Amino acid sequence: MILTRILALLLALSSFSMLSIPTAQAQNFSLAPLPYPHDALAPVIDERTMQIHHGKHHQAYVDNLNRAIAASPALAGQSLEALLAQVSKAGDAVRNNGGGHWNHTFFWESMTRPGQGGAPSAALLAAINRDFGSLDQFKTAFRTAGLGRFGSGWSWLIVTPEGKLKVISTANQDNPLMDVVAERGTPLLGNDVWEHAYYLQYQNRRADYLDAWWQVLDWSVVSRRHAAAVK
Ligand code: MN3
Repeated sequence: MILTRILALLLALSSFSMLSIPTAQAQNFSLAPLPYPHDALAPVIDERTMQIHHGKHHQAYVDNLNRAIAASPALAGQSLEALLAQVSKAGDAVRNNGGGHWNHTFFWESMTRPGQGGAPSAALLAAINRDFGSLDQFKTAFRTAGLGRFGSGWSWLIVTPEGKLKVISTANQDNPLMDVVAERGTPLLGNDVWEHAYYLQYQNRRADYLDAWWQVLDWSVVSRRHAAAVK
């Protein structure tokens, strides 16, 4: 008799969890592992910075995004890109933490071991030359955008809706996919100029971080994004 009741209770519990799991999963974003070891970007970006930046900062954006969506059921079941495209309606918690999640995922995927990043594809280099004059002039524009961002934010290379390459910067965790930014476009690369991205190693020397960062930029990834964006 007792065993029967326990079995019935277990069945009830399992059917309850089977019913509730799909909804919970649909709302949950998760933190992917880094695509390389934490020390892979050293000496440009040190291991400790990568551990804290990925394991603490990025994890917190993911956790807070999931909390924000759990608190607003109307937002559930949408892709991150769909949420960002209409982020003006989703509220500041999704703007800050959804942006933080998307930006950092994109950032990790943009980097590789120092010296392993190759060079821009012929098509990307041609577009850079067309819209900036030269690769060096593009790098100067990107550096200026990163240095000129007061406080926390990101610098970006985007393809505009007209198909031109352009350097922009955004505040906080905003990005070019959001309907709240001044200039939208398809991001090809982004650099994190929050102090947490470089302070342990570079302290207040943001310019040194920006100059060293080119050594870990993976041009093959940026070139693939460019090919997809202009197709
Ligand atoms: Mn960051």
